[in-house]
Amino acid sequence: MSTPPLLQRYRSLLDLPQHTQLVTLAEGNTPLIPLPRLAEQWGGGFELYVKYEGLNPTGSFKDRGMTAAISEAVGRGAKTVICASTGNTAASAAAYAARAGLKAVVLIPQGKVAAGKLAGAVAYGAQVIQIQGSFDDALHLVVEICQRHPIALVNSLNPFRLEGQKTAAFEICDVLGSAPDWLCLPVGNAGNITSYWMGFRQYDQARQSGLPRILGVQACGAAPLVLGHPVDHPETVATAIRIGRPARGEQALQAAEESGGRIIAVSDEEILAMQKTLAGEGVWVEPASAAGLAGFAAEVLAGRIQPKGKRVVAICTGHGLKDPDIVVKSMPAPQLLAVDLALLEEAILA
Ligand code: AN7
Repeated sequence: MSTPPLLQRYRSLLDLPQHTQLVTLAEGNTPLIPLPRLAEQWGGGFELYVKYEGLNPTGSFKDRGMTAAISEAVGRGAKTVICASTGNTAASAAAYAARAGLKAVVLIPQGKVAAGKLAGAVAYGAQVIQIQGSFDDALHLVVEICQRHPIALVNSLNPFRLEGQKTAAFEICDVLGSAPDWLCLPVGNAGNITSYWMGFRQYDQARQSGLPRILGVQACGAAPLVLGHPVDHPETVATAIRIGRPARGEQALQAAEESGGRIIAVSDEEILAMQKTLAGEGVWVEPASAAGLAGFAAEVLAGRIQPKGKRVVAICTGHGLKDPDIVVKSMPAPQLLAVDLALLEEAILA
């Protein structure tokens, strides 16, 4: 392994119990990719980066939290882990459980999980159970079952998930030399925004790295933190954040407020447009992952954020390969040609 595993690299900053036994797939260390063309398009004079979390081993940021949660669970002797998931947590839990030799059970909302995530969970050998309900219903069930049986819960209600996910904030400060002025990210169950804020505050206390303002972004059809009440039937094209009762909702609101930022919502159209824009820069992300930058763009265009002179980081939480269907559905099918050179010439040069 080229760099030490996250849990070793940042060990002194992570609150993990003594019994923790490292389970790693070389997660983290994801790149900050500069997007100067987009910055120019939005007025210029500022630095814009995406942190491409889709480059984690199972294709999403969940791996940072899962290395911690599974390492703790295996160290305490757990044999089975369980989670509810819109897909990415399921794939990540399945992979790390496989690595550790544990059984993984994942509950997903019926018919609402992107193909790449479901396939991942199956490939890594998890027991996959579809629930005739939403993510929120599934989360309720897994919490209950863990109270009755010695099964380890690895949703972000598990505090070690947050410990692991703090490492993304540390990495950003390490690469930029300090915290950015704005951090934009999608918000679903709200574990990640909570972790980032914990991480930035901790790094600032230890190393005077400064604090970002945090812009959390939900999808309009699944925006409980913007509406101020739970959403019983959340709906969005960004299935990863199709969540109506975020487990860490209070902490997310607190993170946004304490940081001088806010939580806003964007439409599915804005999410898909930003997915396309990012792909046009060579960064293909799943729809939910485009929400953070879509929210930032909306704020800038409305004059509510003035980015001049600032450093802005948008978190792209999951890889585009997770949800290929969305592209196939929302874009024209590829042209079909007979095996014919003249037709090919015509098609290319037209
Ligand atoms: C790509 O996998 O909740 O606010 O069960 O997959 O920490 O929940 C996924 C969430 C953003 C939101 N982007 O993060 C799950 C799940 C992607 C995601 C989020 C998720 P949180």
